[in-house]
Amino acid sequence: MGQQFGRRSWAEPWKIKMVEPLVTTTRGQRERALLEAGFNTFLLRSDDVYIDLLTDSGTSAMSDRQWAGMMLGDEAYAGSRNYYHLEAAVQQYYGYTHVLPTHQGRGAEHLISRVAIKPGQFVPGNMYFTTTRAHQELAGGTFVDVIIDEAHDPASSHPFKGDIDIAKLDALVAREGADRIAYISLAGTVNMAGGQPVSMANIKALRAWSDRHGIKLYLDATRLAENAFFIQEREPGYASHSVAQILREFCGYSDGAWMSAKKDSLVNIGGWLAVNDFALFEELRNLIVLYEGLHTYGGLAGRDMEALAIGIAESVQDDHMRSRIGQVRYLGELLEDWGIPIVQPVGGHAVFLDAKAFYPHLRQEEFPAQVLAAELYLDSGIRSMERGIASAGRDPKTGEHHVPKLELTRLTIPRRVYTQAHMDVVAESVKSVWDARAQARGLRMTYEPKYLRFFQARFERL
Ligand code: PLI
Repeated sequence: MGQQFGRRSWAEPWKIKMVEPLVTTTRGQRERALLEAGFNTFLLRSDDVYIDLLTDSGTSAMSDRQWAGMMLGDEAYAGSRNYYHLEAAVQQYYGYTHVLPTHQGRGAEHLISRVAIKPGQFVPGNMYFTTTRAHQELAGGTFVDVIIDEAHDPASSHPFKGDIDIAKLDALVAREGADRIAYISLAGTVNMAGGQPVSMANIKALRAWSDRHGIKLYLDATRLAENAFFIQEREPGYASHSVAQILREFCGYSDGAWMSAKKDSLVNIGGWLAVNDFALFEELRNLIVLYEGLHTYGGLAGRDMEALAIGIAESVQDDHMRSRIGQVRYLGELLEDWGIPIVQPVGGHAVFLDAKAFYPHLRQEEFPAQVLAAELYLDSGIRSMERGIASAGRDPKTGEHHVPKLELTRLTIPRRVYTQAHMDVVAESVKSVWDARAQARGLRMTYEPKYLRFFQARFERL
C-alpha cells in the first residue's frame, strides 16, 4: 500500500454500455482450425478466435452517439443529409475543399491512382502499403520507397521513422525527371514500418520540395489523427497544440488525401477522397459513379456516413488519443520489460514483433512472421497478422519475391474494444511463444493468389 501513496492513475475517457462475449477454444480445436486455414490467420473463422488483433480496421467500438447517428440515416439515393454532415466534418477537421465518400480506403486509392498516375510514372512514398502499392501498380505506376533508412531498422528509436528522406526524392528526380513523378504518396503513422509517425518539419519540407518541382503531394490520411498525437508529444513547439489543430495544419501542406475511415475514424466501414483542386475533383467525381456509387454516397449507406461524421469529431479528441495510444504502449512496454524483440519505438496502432529476432534459425523464405502468427494463435487463440515477406508480394515486372528488411508480426489493437487485462493476457501468450521459440519450424506456401497474396495464401509446415 505504501508504494501506492500519491499515485494518480488515468483511465479511458469512456465506460462500457454493451458487451460481446468472447469465445475460448482448446489447443486441439485451434490446431484443427489452423490446419483448415492453411496457417493463414486471415482464413480463420472469427468464431475460433479469442482476442482478435488481426487488424484495427473496421474493428473499433462505436460510441452511443455514433449508434444514435445510425438511426438518423437518410437513405436517399441522392443528396442524403448524412453526406453533407460527412462533407462538413472532413472540411472542418482535415481542411480539404472537395469531398467524395468511398466504401473504404482502397476504393479511394483506386480512383486517385487511376486519375493521378500516367502509365510509366513513378510514385515515391514513405514505405509501401499493400493496397496502396497494388493500385498504383494497376494504374501503370512504379512505387519507389523514399522513407528514411531508420524506418527499416526495427531497433532504431528515431522519433519520426515515417519521414521521407528528401535526398532520395532528389535522386529520383535526377534519375527520371520531375515529369515522370506522378505525386508524392505520404502516409501518416506508417503502417508497415510499425505505425511510425511523420514529423511536421518533414511535411513542411516536402511541401517546399513539391512546389519547387511542380509535383503534387497527396496523403494517406488513414491514421493521420494518430500521427498528430505523436507530433504533439514529440515535436518541439507542438505540446500546447491540440490533436485537432495539428491534424489540420498537417493536411494544410498537402494537395489532397485518401482515407480508410475504418481506422482513426471509429467506424466499421467507410472512406473518402478529398482534394482542393476543382478540375481533379471533377474527374474523380465522374469516375466515382462507375466504381463506388453516386458522389453523395460512394458505396456507403446514409447511416454509415452519419456514424463516420460523428466518429471523425471523436477521433481527434486529445483524451481519446491519449488512451488509444496509451493502451498500445502499455502492451509494448510489458513485452519490452521481458526482453521480447519489438519494433522501436512502439507505434500508433499496433505492437510489431520482430520475427527475425524470434526465429533466427528460419530463413525469410520460410515465412518467420507467418510462423509467429500461427504459434501465437495455437498458444492462446489470439489472432495477429503477418507483415513480412508474404505481405510484400512479388515484383510485378520480375516476378521475384519482394524481400523486405522488416519481417514482423503485428498485434493490432482495435479502438475502445479491449481492456488492460486483455493486454496482460496477450503479453503473457507472446512470452510463452518467445520461450518456445527454438522449436518453431518454417512454412512453405502451397497456394499463392495473384494480387495481395497474404489475404488468401495457404501454407504448410516444413
Ligand atoms: O482497408 P481499406 O480498403 O479501408 O484501406 C486500405 C488502407 C490504406 N492505407 C493504409 C495505411 C491502410 O492501413 C489500409 C488498410 N489497412 C488494413 C486493412 C490493415 O489491417 O492495416
